[in-house]
Amino acid sequence: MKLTFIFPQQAYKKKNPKLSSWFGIEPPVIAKLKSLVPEKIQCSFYDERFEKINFLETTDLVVISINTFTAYRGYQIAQYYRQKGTTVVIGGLHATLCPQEALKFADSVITGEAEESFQNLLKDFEAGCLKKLYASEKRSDLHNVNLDRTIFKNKKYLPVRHLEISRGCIFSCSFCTISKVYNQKTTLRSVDEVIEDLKNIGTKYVAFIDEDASSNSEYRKELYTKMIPLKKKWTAQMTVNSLLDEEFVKLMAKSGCCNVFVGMETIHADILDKMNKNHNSIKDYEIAYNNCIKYDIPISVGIILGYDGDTLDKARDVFKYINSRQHFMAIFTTFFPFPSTPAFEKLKDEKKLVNDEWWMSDNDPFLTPIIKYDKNNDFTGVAYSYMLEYLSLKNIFKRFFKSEYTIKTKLFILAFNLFMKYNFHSFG
Ligand code: B12
Repeated sequence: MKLTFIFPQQAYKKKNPKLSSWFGIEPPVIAKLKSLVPEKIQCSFYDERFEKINFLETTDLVVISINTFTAYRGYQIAQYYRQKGTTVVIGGLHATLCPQEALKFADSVITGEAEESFQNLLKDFEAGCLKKLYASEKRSDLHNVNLDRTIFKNKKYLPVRHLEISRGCIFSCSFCTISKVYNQKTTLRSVDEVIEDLKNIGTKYVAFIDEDASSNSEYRKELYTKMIPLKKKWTAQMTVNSLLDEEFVKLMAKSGCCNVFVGMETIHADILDKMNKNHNSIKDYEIAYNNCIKYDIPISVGIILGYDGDTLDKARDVFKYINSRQHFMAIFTTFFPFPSTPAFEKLKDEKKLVNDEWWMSDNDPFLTPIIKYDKNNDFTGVAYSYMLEYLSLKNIFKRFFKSEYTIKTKLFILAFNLFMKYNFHSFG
């Protein structure tokens, strides 16, 4: 039997190859799925971000992982295979949020985490009794999480690997998919297993893919302390308030943290309130930023523009604030109402969505109206313009000259900003 895994490209990038990626990191979900497949099954993998799928190659089962941005393209791929009579299974965050939609395009849909149900699905397929829907009811305990990275052999990825330490998030930001899917509960791996994985990971650079790599602070302190002798360089996403603890930031630096990503979203308290994210505040951010400068850890920030209550003037204030400091990178994004989140349901109820299934299109989501904005505060394309302005040579160098980081870190950030200026379309 032969199984083909597919990690789809985003449809608008597929339509416009100029936007397609040429660099990227191995998608851990494929290594996870591969580890659950019995050895007797032959596996192949297409990462459509970098390679063309050979639809002529014969295979018995196609397994596609989708998020909201790749769902439409994933469905197109599913249709090609099904027209040829090949069985298609779809899973992933978006399939978990919209299983009935995914079922229109797949023979079988699997919701939730892979650990519990993927092997059952494979057994049923081999026995000729594949069900339409598989749902993982139980949360995976993340014990003995194996990733089989042999599936990435001969593919050119960046020399950095993802590692999952925890899954889920305790917060309930109203725009976030993760709190919706994992019900605000976090599962954690054992420190010793993570350390063993880090020893064998094969790269110096590691990106932790936790939603919040600061939650369970005692656990994190133990982990980061045990990481010191490993001399890895790592990056992760954390909440602003975890960076208020100077000792914690110092430990992060000692254990090799070279970039921390913070979902700042906005500087405006009224919008943070509507996002249900008032664990963020600009006052705290100032302290966090200064702690990171002190220990020479560059910060990246994620900014959401166009949320309920946002105006173009407020967005300008956010841009000015962000542009007045040297961050490792700032990612300005349009507010995307992900299906089934509270923010999505609210807009849908208020009939403010241009199209309730806005992801079912190959239009560039960064430049296409998704929400019916007030005409004086139309955010269509605004985040994209700010991204370009942020990456202008003038602004990159202005931030460089004002930066308070050490010269080595300033130059590292400068180089990364210049790289992103010419390649930010390839991100993702
Ligand atoms: C790493 C990451 C990235 C990396 C991707 C690198 C890579 N090569 O994989 C980068 C930085 C490039 C990136 C980019 C983007 N990302 Co991102 N990213 C993540 C992050 C932090 C981890 C994803 C991950 O690998 N998790 C680990 C794997 C194991 O989990 P998983 O994929 O969810 O799979 C589990 C289940 O879903 C299920 N499953 C998944 N697929 C399948 C398939 C089958 C068959 C089965 C059985 C099960 C199954 O099983 C797995 C567990 O066992 C998540 C947040 C998070 N904590 O999950 C956001 C996240 C996925 N990203 C998100 C977004 C919005 C983006 C961007 C649009 C950002 C932007 N503005 O450009 C782009 C889009 C990129 C794209 N092509 O789709 C959102 C997606 C929301 C949604 N509804 O889809 C998330 C959830 C963040 C958030 N909190 O909102 N991202």
